[in-house]
Amino acid sequence: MPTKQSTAILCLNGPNLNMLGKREPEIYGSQSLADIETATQDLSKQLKVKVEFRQSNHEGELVDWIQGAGGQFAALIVNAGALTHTSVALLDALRLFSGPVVEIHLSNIFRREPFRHRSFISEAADGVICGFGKDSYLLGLRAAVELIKRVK
Ligand code: DHK
Repeated sequence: MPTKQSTAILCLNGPNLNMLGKREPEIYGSQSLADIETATQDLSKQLKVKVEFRQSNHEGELVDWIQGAGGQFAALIVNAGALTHTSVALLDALRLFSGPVVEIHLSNIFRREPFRHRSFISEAADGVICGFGKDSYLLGLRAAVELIKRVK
């Protein structure tokens, strides 16, 4: 668990993101979530923040983690996977979090099927980054760090 509340960021990953690397690589790239975490952790050291990565295929577990993030993490980076397009529960949980929220997607959801164009969680996000593959995570981290500085 991170020790300094002010510099800890939680990166949440939703359903099927544990399958990155094997899953539709033409859309999501060939890197695993562990590879993406390594790149994100490398950047976090440069930016002097701590990042904790978590992944779950279960909506309720993600809700629990968001509820528990208050007071523990200064910002959230969220790739909710398919729950992006369905989950009022995640939206409501994110609304409870008082710090910055950065929504990210590997793919450009607006270039894909119409059902992916709608994000339920964007309403609770300070910004959305999508379409840059694994770099969406790195850009998301940079955005979260900037937003934390603005809040202070
Ligand atoms: C990941 C998923 O699993 C999809 O369900 C979303 C998102 C897009 C991504 O691009 O990271 O529609």
